[in-house]
Amino acid sequence: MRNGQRLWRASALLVAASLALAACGSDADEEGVGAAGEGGAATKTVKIGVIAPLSGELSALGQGIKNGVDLAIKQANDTNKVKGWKIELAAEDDTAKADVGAQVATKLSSDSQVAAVVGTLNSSVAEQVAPILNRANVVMVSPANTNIALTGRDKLANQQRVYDTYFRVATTDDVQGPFAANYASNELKAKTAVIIHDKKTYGQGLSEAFKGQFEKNGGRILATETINPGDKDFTAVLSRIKPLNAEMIYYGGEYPEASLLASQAKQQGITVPIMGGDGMYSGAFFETAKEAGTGTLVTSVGAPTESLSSAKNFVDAYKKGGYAQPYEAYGAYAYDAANVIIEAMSKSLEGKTELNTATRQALVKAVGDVSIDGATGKVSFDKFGDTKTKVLTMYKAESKGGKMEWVPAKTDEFK
Ligand code: ABU
Repeated sequence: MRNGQRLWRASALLVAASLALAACGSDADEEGVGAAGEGGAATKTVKIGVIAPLSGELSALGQGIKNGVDLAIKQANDTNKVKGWKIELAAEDDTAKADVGAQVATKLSSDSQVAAVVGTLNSSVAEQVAPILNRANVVMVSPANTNIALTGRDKLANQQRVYDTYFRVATTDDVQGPFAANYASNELKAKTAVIIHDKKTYGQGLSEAFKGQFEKNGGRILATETINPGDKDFTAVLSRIKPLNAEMIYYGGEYPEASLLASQAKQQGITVPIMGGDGMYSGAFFETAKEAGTGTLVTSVGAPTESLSSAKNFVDAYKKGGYAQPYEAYGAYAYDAANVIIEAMSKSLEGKTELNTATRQALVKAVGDVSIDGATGKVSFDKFGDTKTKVLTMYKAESKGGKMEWVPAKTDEFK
């Protein structure tokens, strides 16, 4: 062979070898397609999305959700929980707005590596997000949505599953509202209340659930007032309700408005307790309300995370994880939501070579069948996608050592 021929042949072999190597590389990282690695080594990528408010006024809750999912994913990758697959986090900011939620849901559902999403925080955002993810066969597990209609509980007598891919680990407002009403009637001995809500899916729905049980208990609602999300001045509404002398105010909404309402109520000399739901349960409530928040009562889903032996590993790992924000009301729930998905992935993706309609459907079914001992307790779903756990806690705002805190007042399983 002449020198020129030898050189040409060597170059051709080199090109062929590089092409073969490049092909192997694309198998490993493109759309999760490719053979499972030897001994279950992670050769394919699957993503768990997060849709939550990562900026804006509700970001204290949203960041806790993102961090909870991040922690679960890191732990799963460290232990090679889903053999053959590496899990990645794909977090999107919905800014607590339904239209933004729809945009990011569309973005995530067009990413062929996204198999599931943890989110949303807001029920109003979920109303837009759930149908989009459902159409794309993407599992959605909410750590926080409590509005009843998302799982058809608004038509309990003839309940139908609304979205096949939608699940939630937070108990619902038809439980939360009555739990609050029973506390109002039995512990506060309140016979009269005024309701204020923010007209959103969650705030209005929860207020109606409170009202139904409060009236069943013999209580009277003296007035129902509404405000707008984003409102800052509640002088007019507080002036209207003050002369009614109700024994308490029930607020359906979230902490940005509730904290202002609490401090402006005190300024107007309204000293009766203000009670609300899990949308108010955030340390961020005190950044605005400060001491004026004293005596405010809120219900939230589950038992206090710090009191649960089941949550100890989560709490320790979260601290070790060095997250900049606290896990807040839903961090442990987001962690459990992600672990539900990961457990289901270990059942449905192991040994599979790609994410396709069949594997996606298998994942949906596996999520529905999951039963795990989570940080928040046992996690499993009924046939409509709702958690089977109905534990709630009432918290009271108190000053402890000069710092405002939510102090647990009563934890119970709602029957
Ligand atoms: N569950 C409280 C806040 C989230 C929601 O809109 O349901």
